[in-house]
Amino acid sequence: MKTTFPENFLWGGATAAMQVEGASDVGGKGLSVSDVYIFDENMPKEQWTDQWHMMTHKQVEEAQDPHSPKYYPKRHGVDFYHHYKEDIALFAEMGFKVYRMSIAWTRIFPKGDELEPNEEGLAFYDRVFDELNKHGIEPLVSLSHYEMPLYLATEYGGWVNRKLIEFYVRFASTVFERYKDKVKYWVPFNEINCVKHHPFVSVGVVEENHPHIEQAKYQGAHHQFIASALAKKACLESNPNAKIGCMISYQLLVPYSCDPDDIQKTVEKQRESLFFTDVLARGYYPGYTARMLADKNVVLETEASDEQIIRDYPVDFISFSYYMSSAVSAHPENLEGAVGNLITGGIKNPYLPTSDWGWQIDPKGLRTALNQLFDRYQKPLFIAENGLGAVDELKEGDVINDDYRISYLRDHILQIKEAITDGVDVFGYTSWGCIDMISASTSQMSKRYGYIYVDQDDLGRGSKRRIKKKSFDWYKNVIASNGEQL
Ligand code: BGP
Repeated sequence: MKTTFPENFLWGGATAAMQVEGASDVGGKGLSVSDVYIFDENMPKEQWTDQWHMMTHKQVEEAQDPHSPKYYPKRHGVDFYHHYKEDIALFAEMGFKVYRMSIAWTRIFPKGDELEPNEEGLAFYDRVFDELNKHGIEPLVSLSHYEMPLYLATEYGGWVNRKLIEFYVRFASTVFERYKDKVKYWVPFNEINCVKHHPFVSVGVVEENHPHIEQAKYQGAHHQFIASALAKKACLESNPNAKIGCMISYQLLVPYSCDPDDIQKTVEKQRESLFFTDVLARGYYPGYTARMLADKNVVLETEASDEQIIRDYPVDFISFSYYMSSAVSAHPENLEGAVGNLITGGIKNPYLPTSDWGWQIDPKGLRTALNQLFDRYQKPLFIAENGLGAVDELKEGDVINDDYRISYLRDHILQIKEAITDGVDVFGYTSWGCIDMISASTSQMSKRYGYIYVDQDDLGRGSKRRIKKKSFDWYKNVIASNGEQL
Protein backbone atom coordinates (compact mmCIF):
# COMPACT_ATOMS: atom_id res chain seq x y z
CA MET A 1 0.00 0.00 0.00
CA LYS A 2 1.45 3.42 -0.90
CA THR A 3 -0.23 6.72 -0.16
CA THR A 4 0.57 10.16 -1.51
CA PHE A 5 1.07 13.37 0.46
CA PRO A 6 -2.24 15.00 1.47
CA GLU A 7 -3.52 17.48 -1.15
CA ASN A 8 -3.15 20.39 1.27
CA PHE A 9 0.31 19.35 2.57
CA LEU A 10 2.26 22.47 3.53
CA TRP A 11 5.57 22.42 1.67
CA GLY A 12 8.02 25.20 2.46
CA GLY A 13 11.22 26.33 4.12
CA ALA A 14 12.39 27.72 7.44
CA THR A 15 14.54 30.57 8.71
CA ALA A 16 15.08 32.41 12.00
CA ALA A 17 15.35 36.16 12.51
CA MET A 18 18.76 36.10 14.18
CA GLN A 19 20.24 34.04 11.35
CA VAL A 20 18.58 35.58 8.29
CA GLU A 21 17.61 39.21 8.96
CA GLY A 22 20.91 40.94 9.67
CA ALA A 23 20.25 44.63 10.41
CA SER A 24 20.71 43.73 14.05
CA ASP A 25 20.94 47.40 15.11
CA VAL A 26 18.46 48.89 12.64
CA GLY A 27 14.84 49.98 13.10
CA GLY A 28 15.10 50.34 16.84
CA LYS A 29 16.09 46.71 17.44
CA GLY A 30 17.80 45.90 20.73
CA LEU A 31 20.55 43.33 21.27
CA SER A 32 19.53 39.70 21.71
CA VAL A 33 21.56 36.99 23.42
CA SER A 34 22.40 35.63 19.96
CA ASP A 35 23.80 38.97 18.80
CA VAL A 36 26.63 38.73 21.34
CA TYR A 37 27.08 34.96 21.41
CA ILE A 38 30.82 34.34 21.10
CA PHE A 39 32.03 31.54 18.86
CA ASP A 40 35.51 30.13 19.47
CA GLU A 41 36.78 29.09 16.06
CA ASN A 42 39.87 27.63 17.70
CA MET A 43 37.94 24.64 18.98
CA PRO A 44 38.32 21.46 16.89
CA LYS A 45 35.79 21.47 14.02
CA GLU A 46 34.02 18.32 15.22
CA GLN A 47 33.29 20.16 18.45
CA TRP A 48 32.07 23.34 16.76
CA THR A 49 28.45 22.35 17.14
CA ASP A 50 29.07 21.97 20.83
CA GLN A 51 29.78 25.65 21.27
CA TRP A 52 26.44 26.55 22.71
CA HIS A 53 28.29 27.10 25.93
CA MET A 54 27.63 29.35 28.85
CA MET A 55 28.56 33.03 28.69
CA THR A 56 30.02 35.08 31.52
CA HIS A 57 29.09 38.68 32.19
CA LYS A 58 32.66 39.59 31.23
CA GLN A 59 32.31 37.84 27.87
CA VAL A 60 28.98 39.58 27.27
CA GLU A 61 30.59 42.97 27.96
CA GLU A 62 33.63 42.16 25.79
CA ALA A 63 31.40 41.05 22.93
CA GLN A 64 29.79 44.51 22.91
CA ASP A 65 33.02 46.49 23.18
CA PRO A 66 34.32 47.38 19.67
CA HIS A 67 37.75 48.01 21.24
CA SER A 68 37.90 44.52 22.74
CA PRO A 69 39.74 41.74 20.86
CA LYS A 70 36.74 39.62 21.80
CA TYR A 71 34.29 42.04 20.12
CA TYR A 72 31.87 39.86 18.26
CA PRO A 73 30.32 41.69 15.31
CA LYS A 74 26.62 41.37 15.70
CA ARG A 75 25.10 38.40 13.93
CA HIS A 76 25.52 39.04 10.23
CA GLY A 77 22.40 37.41 8.93
CA VAL A 78 22.05 37.77 5.17
CA ASP A 79 20.15 41.08 5.22
CA PHE A 80 16.70 39.59 4.73
CA TYR A 81 15.64 42.80 6.47
CA HIS A 82 16.28 44.71 3.21
CA HIS A 83 16.01 41.77 0.76
CA TYR A 84 12.71 40.29 2.00
CA LYS A 85 10.76 41.05 -1.18
CA GLU A 86 13.39 39.41 -3.41
CA ASP A 87 13.74 36.41 -1.07
CA ILE A 88 10.00 35.83 -0.71
CA ALA A 89 9.62 36.05 -4.50
CA LEU A 90 12.24 33.26 -4.78
CA PHE A 91 10.36 31.17 -2.20
CA ALA A 92 7.18 31.72 -4.23
CA GLU A 93 9.02 30.68 -7.42
CA MET A 94 9.74 27.33 -5.72
CA GLY A 95 6.03 27.10 -4.95
CA PHE A 96 6.16 27.42 -1.15
CA LYS A 97 2.80 26.93 0.58
CA VAL A 98 4.24 27.87 3.99
CA TYR A 99 7.22 29.86 5.25
CA ARG A 100 8.48 29.27 8.77
CA MET A 101 10.11 32.35 10.31
CA SER A 102 10.55 34.01 13.67
CA ILE A 103 9.76 37.48 14.98
CA ALA A 104 12.79 38.98 16.72
CA TRP A 105 11.56 39.84 20.23
CA THR A 106 14.10 42.69 20.29
CA ARG A 107 12.53 44.40 17.28
CA ILE A 108 9.26 44.63 19.19
CA PHE A 109 10.58 45.20 22.74
CA PRO A 110 14.29 46.16 22.39
CA LYS A 111 15.16 45.60 26.07
CA GLY A 112 12.24 43.29 26.80
CA ASP A 113 10.77 45.01 29.87
CA GLU A 114 9.25 48.06 28.17
CA LEU A 115 5.52 48.67 28.47
CA GLU A 116 5.07 49.92 24.89
CA PRO A 117 6.24 48.16 21.69
CA ASN A 118 8.59 49.56 19.04
CA GLU A 119 6.35 50.56 16.11
CA GLU A 120 9.21 50.29 13.55
CA GLY A 121 9.62 46.66 14.47
CA LEU A 122 5.91 45.90 14.20
CA ALA A 123 5.75 47.68 10.83
CA PHE A 124 8.63 45.56 9.44
CA TYR A 125 6.78 42.31 10.11
CA ASP A 126 3.57 43.80 8.70
CA ARG A 127 5.49 44.30 5.43
CA VAL A 128 6.86 40.75 5.53
CA PHE A 129 3.44 39.17 6.19
CA ASP A 130 1.83 41.31 3.47
CA GLU A 131 4.52 40.16 0.99
CA LEU A 132 3.93 36.51 1.95
CA ASN A 133 0.19 36.99 1.57
CA LYS A 134 0.70 38.56 -1.88
CA HIS A 135 2.33 35.29 -2.95
CA GLY A 136 -0.19 33.06 -1.20
CA ILE A 137 2.38 31.76 1.30
CA GLU A 138 1.17 30.93 4.84
CA PRO A 139 3.49 32.18 7.62
CA LEU A 140 4.27 29.82 10.52
CA VAL A 141 5.82 32.05 13.17
CA SER A 142 8.08 31.30 16.13
CA LEU A 143 8.08 33.89 18.89
CA SER A 144 11.41 33.07 20.51
CA HIS A 145 14.10 31.48 18.35
CA TYR A 146 17.18 31.93 20.57
CA GLU A 147 16.54 35.67 20.40
CA MET A 148 15.55 36.73 23.88
CA PRO A 149 16.58 40.35 24.71
CA LEU A 150 20.09 40.45 26.15
CA TYR A 151 18.91 42.97 28.75
CA LEU A 152 16.54 40.38 30.22
CA ALA A 153 19.46 37.98 30.57
CA THR A 154 21.88 40.42 32.18
CA GLU A 155 19.48 42.51 34.31
CA TYR A 156 16.87 39.91 35.30
CA GLY A 157 18.87 36.68 35.08
CA GLY A 158 16.87 35.30 32.17
CA TRP A 159 14.05 32.75 32.43
CA VAL A 160 14.95 31.66 35.94
CA ASN A 161 13.27 34.94 36.93
CA ARG A 162 9.47 34.52 36.90
CA LYS A 163 9.17 38.14 35.66
CA LEU A 164 10.12 36.85 32.22
CA ILE A 165 6.62 35.32 31.94
CA GLU A 166 5.02 38.77 32.19
CA PHE A 167 7.45 40.28 29.66
CA TYR A 168 7.04 37.38 27.22
CA VAL A 169 3.23 37.37 27.42
CA ARG A 170 3.20 41.12 26.75
CA PHE A 171 5.35 40.54 23.64
CA ALA A 172 3.19 37.57 22.54
CA SER A 173 -0.13 39.39 23.11
CA THR A 174 1.16 42.41 21.17
CA VAL A 175 2.02 40.41 18.06
CA PHE A 176 -1.05 38.11 18.28
CA GLU A 177 -3.32 41.16 18.26
CA ARG A 178 -1.30 43.05 15.60
CA TYR A 179 -1.16 40.12 13.19
CA LYS A 180 -4.41 38.33 14.06
CA ASP A 181 -5.60 38.58 10.44
CA LYS A 182 -2.22 37.64 8.91
CA VAL A 183 -0.89 34.67 10.91
CA LYS A 184 -2.71 31.44 11.77
CA TYR A 185 0.14 29.17 12.93
CA TRP A 186 2.22 30.18 15.98
CA VAL A 187 5.07 28.46 17.82
CA PRO A 188 5.91 30.12 21.18
CA PHE A 189 9.44 28.68 21.57
CA ASN A 190 11.87 27.17 19.07
CA GLU A 191 13.47 23.92 20.32
CA ILE A 192 12.19 24.50 23.85
CA ASN A 193 13.95 21.27 24.94
CA CYS A 194 17.35 22.76 24.13
CA VAL A 195 17.51 24.56 27.45
CA LYS A 196 19.57 21.46 28.27
CA HIS A 197 22.19 22.11 25.60
CA HIS A 198 22.74 25.85 25.57
CA PRO A 199 21.45 27.67 28.63
CA PHE A 200 22.70 31.07 27.49
CA VAL A 201 20.72 31.45 24.26
CA SER A 202 17.77 29.38 25.50
CA VAL A 203 17.07 30.66 28.98
CA GLY A 204 19.51 33.56 29.23
CA VAL A 205 21.62 32.04 31.97
CA VAL A 206 24.83 34.00 32.44
CA GLU A 207 27.49 31.92 34.14
CA GLU A 208 28.28 33.64 37.41
CA ASN A 209 24.64 33.83 38.52
CA HIS A 210 23.87 30.16 38.49
CA PRO A 211 26.28 27.78 40.18
CA HIS A 212 23.49 25.14 40.02
CA ILE A 213 23.01 25.08 36.27
CA GLU A 214 20.54 22.18 36.15
CA GLN A 215 18.27 24.06 38.57
CA ALA A 216 18.47 27.13 36.33
CA LYS A 217 17.70 25.15 33.19
CA TYR A 218 14.60 23.39 34.54
CA GLN A 219 13.33 26.39 36.45
CA GLY A 220 13.66 28.38 33.24
CA ALA A 221 11.86 25.62 31.36
CA HIS A 222 9.03 25.65 33.91
CA HIS A 223 8.55 29.39 33.40
CA GLN A 224 8.58 28.84 29.62
CA PHE A 225 5.86 26.18 30.00
CA ILE A 226 3.69 28.72 31.83
CA ALA A 227 4.51 31.40 29.26
CA SER A 228 3.62 29.04 26.40
CA ALA A 229 0.25 28.18 27.97
CA LEU A 230 -0.55 31.84 28.68
CA ALA A 231 0.49 32.65 25.10
CA LYS A 232 -2.10 30.20 23.79
CA LYS A 233 -4.72 31.81 26.06
CA ALA A 234 -3.82 35.27 24.72
CA CYS A 235 -3.70 34.07 21.11
CA LEU A 236 -7.20 32.60 21.24
CA GLU A 237 -8.50 35.91 22.60
CA SER A 238 -7.18 37.62 19.47
CA ASN A 239 -7.87 34.88 16.93
CA PRO A 240 -10.00 31.90 18.05
CA ASN A 241 -9.05 30.06 14.85
CA ALA A 242 -5.28 30.27 15.39
CA LYS A 243 -3.26 27.09 15.96
CA ILE A 244 -0.50 27.00 18.58
CA GLY A 245 2.23 24.38 18.38
CA CYS A 246 5.19 23.43 20.52
CA MET A 247 8.58 22.80 18.91
CA ILE A 248 11.44 20.57 20.02
CA SER A 249 14.75 19.51 18.57
CA TYR A 250 14.09 15.80 18.04
CA GLN A 251 17.05 13.52 17.77
CA LEU A 252 16.09 9.87 17.59
CA LEU A 253 18.13 7.98 20.19
CA VAL A 254 18.75 4.25 19.76
CA PRO A 255 20.50 1.74 22.07
CA TYR A 256 24.09 1.10 20.99
CA SER A 257 23.57 -2.60 21.78
CA CYS A 258 20.86 -4.97 23.04
CA ASP A 259 22.46 -4.74 26.52
CA PRO A 260 19.47 -3.99 28.83
CA ASP A 261 21.52 -1.15 30.39
CA ASP A 262 21.81 0.51 26.96
CA ILE A 263 18.09 0.12 26.40
CA GLN A 264 17.14 1.68 29.75
CA LYS A 265 19.66 4.49 29.31
CA THR A 266 18.18 5.23 25.88
CA VAL A 267 14.65 5.49 27.29
CA GLU A 268 15.88 7.91 29.96
CA LYS A 269 17.86 10.04 27.51
CA GLN A 270 14.98 10.20 25.00
CA ARG A 271 12.64 11.23 27.84
CA GLU A 272 14.88 14.25 28.48
CA SER A 273 13.51 15.66 25.21
CA LEU A 274 10.05 14.15 25.27
CA PHE A 275 9.59 15.67 28.75
CA PHE A 276 8.95 19.01 27.00
CA THR A 277 6.35 17.72 24.55
CA ASP A 278 4.80 15.61 27.33
CA VAL A 279 4.15 18.76 29.37
CA LEU A 280 3.07 20.99 26.46
CA ALA A 281 1.06 18.46 24.44
CA ARG A 282 -0.59 16.58 27.32
CA GLY A 283 -0.92 19.50 29.72
CA TYR A 284 0.70 18.03 32.81
CA TYR A 285 4.06 16.93 34.19
CA PRO A 286 4.62 13.21 33.44
CA GLY A 287 5.01 10.63 36.20
CA TYR A 288 8.77 10.25 35.70
CA THR A 289 9.37 13.97 36.43
CA ALA A 290 10.00 13.51 40.15
CA ARG A 291 12.74 10.91 39.64
CA MET A 292 14.29 12.75 36.66
CA LEU A 293 14.54 16.05 38.56
CA ALA A 294 15.64 14.37 41.81
CA ASP A 295 18.49 12.73 39.91
CA LYS A 296 19.54 16.23 38.82
CA ASN A 297 19.07 17.73 42.31
CA VAL A 298 16.45 20.07 40.88
CA VAL A 299 13.60 21.36 43.06
CA LEU A 300 11.19 23.49 41.02
CA GLU A 301 9.72 26.65 42.54
CA THR A 302 6.10 26.77 41.38
CA GLU A 303 2.93 28.68 42.20
CA ALA A 304 -0.47 27.20 43.01
CA SER A 305 -1.99 28.32 39.70
CA ASP A 306 0.76 26.84 37.51
CA GLU A 307 -0.64 23.33 37.21
CA GLN A 308 -4.08 24.50 36.05
CA ILE A 309 -2.67 26.98 33.52
CA ILE A 310 -0.60 24.25 31.89
CA ARG A 311 -3.56 21.85 31.93
CA ASP A 312 -5.97 24.41 30.43
CA TYR A 313 -3.83 25.30 27.39
CA PRO A 314 -2.12 22.30 25.74
CA VAL A 315 -0.78 22.84 22.23
CA ASP A 316 -2.78 22.03 19.08
CA PHE A 317 0.10 20.49 17.11
CA ILE A 318 3.67 19.31 17.63
CA SER A 319 6.50 20.57 15.44
CA PHE A 320 10.10 19.50 15.61
CA SER A 321 13.49 19.75 13.97
CA TYR A 322 15.08 16.50 12.77
CA TYR A 323 18.69 16.36 11.55
CA MET A 324 20.24 13.27 13.00
CA SER A 325 20.00 10.26 15.29
CA SER A 326 22.41 9.05 17.93
CA ALA A 327 23.27 5.78 19.65
CA VAL A 328 23.28 5.64 23.44
CA SER A 329 25.52 3.43 25.55
CA ALA A 330 25.38 2.94 29.31
CA HIS A 331 29.10 2.13 29.20
CA PRO A 332 30.76 4.58 26.75
CA GLU A 333 34.06 4.04 28.55
CA ASN A 334 34.18 0.62 26.93
CA LEU A 335 33.70 2.02 23.42
CA GLU A 336 37.17 3.19 22.41
CA GLY A 337 36.93 6.07 19.93
CA ALA A 338 33.19 5.67 19.41
CA VAL A 339 32.19 8.92 21.09
CA GLY A 340 29.90 10.77 18.76
CA ASN A 341 29.05 14.39 18.21
CA LEU A 342 29.32 16.28 21.48
CA ILE A 343 26.01 18.11 21.18
CA THR A 344 24.19 14.81 20.92
CA GLY A 345 26.20 13.25 23.72
CA GLY A 346 25.74 10.16 21.62
CA ILE A 347 27.88 7.35 20.39
CA LYS A 348 28.67 7.02 16.69
CA ASN A 349 26.29 4.59 15.02
CA PRO A 350 28.45 2.42 12.74
CA TYR A 351 25.55 1.93 10.34
CA LEU A 352 25.23 5.62 9.52
CA PRO A 353 27.24 8.22 7.54
CA THR A 354 28.27 11.45 9.25
CA SER A 355 28.05 15.03 8.00
CA ASP A 356 31.07 17.35 7.92
CA TRP A 357 29.98 18.65 11.30
CA GLY A 358 29.64 15.26 12.94
CA TRP A 359 25.84 14.91 12.66
CA GLN A 360 24.82 11.32 11.86
CA ILE A 361 22.53 11.14 8.83
CA ASP A 362 19.55 8.82 9.42
CA PRO A 363 16.56 9.30 7.07
CA LYS A 364 14.82 6.13 8.26
CA GLY A 365 15.08 7.55 11.76
CA LEU A 366 12.68 10.29 10.67
CA ARG A 367 9.97 7.69 9.93
CA THR A 368 10.63 6.14 13.33
CA ALA A 369 10.49 9.54 15.04
CA LEU A 370 7.22 10.50 13.30
CA ASN A 371 5.61 7.23 14.38
CA GLN A 372 6.94 7.58 17.96
CA LEU A 373 5.59 11.12 18.32
CA PHE A 374 2.22 10.37 16.73
CA ASP A 375 1.76 7.19 18.80
CA ARG A 376 2.60 9.17 21.97
CA TYR A 377 0.41 12.23 21.39
CA GLN A 378 -2.10 11.55 18.59
CA LYS A 379 -1.78 15.21 17.57
CA PRO A 380 -0.95 16.62 14.09
CA LEU A 381 2.79 16.79 13.44
CA PHE A 382 4.81 19.38 11.49
CA ILE A 383 8.48 18.96 10.52
CA ALA A 384 9.80 22.47 11.16
CA GLU A 385 13.46 21.82 10.31
CA ASN A 386 15.38 19.23 8.33
CA GLY A 387 18.43 19.89 6.15
CA LEU A 388 22.10 19.32 5.44
CA GLY A 389 24.71 21.88 6.42
CA ALA A 390 27.55 21.67 3.91
CA VAL A 391 30.30 23.70 2.29
CA ASP A 392 28.91 24.53 -1.17
CA GLU A 393 31.26 25.38 -4.05
CA LEU A 394 30.28 28.32 -6.29
CA LYS A 395 31.53 27.45 -9.78
CA GLU A 396 32.02 29.47 -12.95
CA GLY A 397 28.69 30.71 -14.28
CA ASP A 398 26.93 30.75 -10.90
CA VAL A 399 26.72 26.94 -10.77
CA ILE A 400 26.31 25.18 -7.41
CA ASN A 401 25.84 21.42 -7.77
CA ASP A 402 24.52 20.52 -4.34
CA ASP A 403 23.56 16.94 -5.28
CA TYR A 404 24.51 15.85 -1.72
CA ARG A 405 21.77 18.12 -0.34
CA ILE A 406 19.22 16.87 -2.87
CA SER A 407 19.90 13.25 -1.86
CA TYR A 408 19.75 14.11 1.87
CA LEU A 409 16.39 15.85 1.45
CA ARG A 410 15.01 13.23 -0.99
CA ASP A 411 15.86 10.42 1.42
CA HIS A 412 14.11 12.20 4.30
CA ILE A 413 11.03 13.16 2.28
CA LEU A 414 10.65 9.52 1.17
CA GLN A 415 10.51 8.55 4.85
CA ILE A 416 7.84 11.16 5.57
CA LYS A 417 5.79 9.45 2.88
CA GLU A 418 6.40 6.08 4.58
CA ALA A 419 5.17 7.57 7.87
CA ILE A 420 2.03 8.92 6.19
CA THR A 421 1.43 5.41 4.83
CA ASP A 422 1.86 4.18 8.44
CA GLY A 423 -1.09 6.41 9.32
CA VAL A 424 0.82 9.33 10.85
CA ASP A 425 -0.90 12.75 10.60
CA VAL A 426 1.88 15.05 9.39
CA PHE A 427 0.65 18.26 7.77
CA GLY A 428 3.77 20.13 6.71
CA TYR A 429 7.49 20.23 6.06
CA THR A 430 9.77 23.26 6.10
CA SER A 431 13.33 22.27 5.28
CA TRP A 432 15.90 24.18 7.29
CA GLY A 433 17.63 27.06 5.77
CA CYS A 434 15.63 27.56 2.56
CA ILE A 435 18.19 30.32 1.97
CA ASP A 436 21.82 30.29 3.18
CA MET A 437 22.11 31.88 6.63
CA ILE A 438 24.62 31.86 9.45
CA SER A 439 24.77 28.66 11.44
CA ALA A 440 23.22 29.04 14.89
CA SER A 441 25.69 26.80 16.71
CA THR A 442 28.87 27.78 14.93
CA SER A 443 28.10 31.28 13.58
CA GLN A 444 29.57 30.17 10.28
CA MET A 445 28.18 31.23 6.93
CA SER A 446 30.16 28.42 5.32
CA LYS A 447 27.84 25.81 6.85
CA ARG A 448 25.23 26.32 4.14
CA TYR A 449 21.71 24.79 4.02
CA GLY A 450 19.84 26.76 1.37
CA TYR A 451 18.30 26.21 -2.03
CA ILE A 452 19.54 29.77 -2.54
CA TYR A 453 23.23 30.59 -2.20
CA VAL A 454 24.15 33.95 -0.65
CA ASP A 455 27.48 35.55 -1.59
CA GLN A 456 28.76 36.23 1.96
CA ASP A 457 31.58 34.74 4.01
CA ASP A 458 32.04 33.83 7.69
CA LEU A 459 32.98 37.41 8.49
CA GLY A 460 29.90 38.87 6.85
CA ARG A 461 31.80 40.11 3.78
CA GLY A 462 30.37 39.75 0.25
CA SER A 463 27.82 41.17 -2.18
CA LYS A 464 24.91 39.27 -0.57
CA ARG A 465 23.87 38.35 -4.13
CA ARG A 466 21.33 35.53 -4.22
CA ILE A 467 22.11 32.56 -6.57
CA LYS A 468 19.87 29.53 -7.21
CA LYS A 469 21.53 26.18 -6.46
CA LYS A 470 20.75 22.94 -8.30
CA SER A 471 18.43 22.03 -5.41
CA PHE A 472 16.25 25.10 -6.15
CA ASP A 473 14.63 23.58 -9.27
CA TRP A 474 14.65 20.11 -7.70
CA TYR A 475 12.57 21.30 -4.72
CA LYS A 476 10.32 23.36 -7.02
CA ASN A 477 9.46 20.09 -8.79
CA VAL A 478 8.95 18.22 -5.52
CA ILE A 479 6.36 20.80 -4.49
CA ALA A 480 4.71 21.00 -7.92
CA SER A 481 4.27 17.19 -7.89
CA ASN A 482 3.18 17.19 -4.21
CA GLY A 483 6.06 14.92 -3.30
CA GLU A 484 5.63 12.46 -6.17
CA GLN A 485 8.68 13.54 -8.21
CA LEU A 486 11.75 13.28 -5.98
C1 BGP B 1 18.51 24.21 14.99
C2 BGP B 1 18.08 25.67 15.09
C3 BGP B 1 18.15 26.42 13.80
C4 BGP B 1 19.33 26.03 12.93
C5 BGP B 1 19.55 24.52 12.89
C6 BGP B 1 20.80 24.13 12.13
O1 BGP B 1 18.88 23.78 16.23
O2 BGP B 1 16.74 25.75 15.54
O3 BGP B 1 18.18 27.80 14.12
O4 BGP B 1 20.44 26.70 13.35
O5 BGP B 1 19.63 23.99 14.18
O6 BGP B 1 21.89 24.12 13.04
P1 BGP B 1 23.19 24.99 12.76
O7 BGP B 1 22.73 26.30 12.22
O8 BGP B 1 23.87 25.08 14.06
O9 BGP B 1 23.98 24.21 11.73
